[in-house]
Amino acid sequence: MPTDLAVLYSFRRCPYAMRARMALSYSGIPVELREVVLRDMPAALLSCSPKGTVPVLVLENGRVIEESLDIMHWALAIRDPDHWLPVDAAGQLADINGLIGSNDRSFKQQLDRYKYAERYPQQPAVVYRRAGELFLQQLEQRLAGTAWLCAGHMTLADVAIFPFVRQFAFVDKPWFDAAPYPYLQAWLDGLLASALFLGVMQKYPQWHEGDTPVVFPD
Ligand SMILES: N[C@@H](CCC(=O)N[C@@H](CS)C(=O)NCC(=O)O)C(=O)O
Repeated sequence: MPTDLAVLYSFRRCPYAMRARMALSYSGIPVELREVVLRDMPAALLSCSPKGTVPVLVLENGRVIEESLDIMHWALAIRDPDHWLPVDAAGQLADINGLIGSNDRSFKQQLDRYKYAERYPQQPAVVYRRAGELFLQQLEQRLAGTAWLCAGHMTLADVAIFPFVRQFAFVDKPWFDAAPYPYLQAWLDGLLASALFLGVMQKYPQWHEGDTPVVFPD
């Protein structure tokens, strides 16, 4: 039986889907969550978003939002109680967008090469890790000054970037824990332990057409 809610196609461990779920949960917007398996994308998803990636949000009016950042912005436009998007601060917004851009464009690529180094045998994993560390070092410098990346409080940048730093850290957690990034480690630990993150990491079975809808956050 369908709900009146927007439908979020998601994959629990996908960093893009994580940040979308975090924004929806923070904004208090319930959606119908459909957990997908990447190699078995449901026809209902592909029919409204043929590019075949998650997350995808299908609104009640049929509009399809196919990029995680756009889903975050959509949620924050409805409700942003703690100003993840700082108000009246054009410079801060530009900074947030710039940092997320660096994450999504280059750090993500380095993360993939480091995490799946066997697919990129041209270089050993440690070379890819060093490339990714340049971004970690930028974050570390920022966090030495304030507890959050772009302001004195959590912003869109922290949430949008955190799932990727998490993945990078967990490729070799003992290495990450011993690396000279104390501020970044504290930032990551804080987010990993946060109710916001833990609340979006419940496990759901793969969705199939006709299943009883799962409302998220529950
Ligand atoms: N730019 C997209 C990227 C989404 C993306 O690449 N998602 C991955 C999972 S983490 C995916 O769906 N991949 C499809 C596949 O591997 O078949 C966004 O921000 O939403």
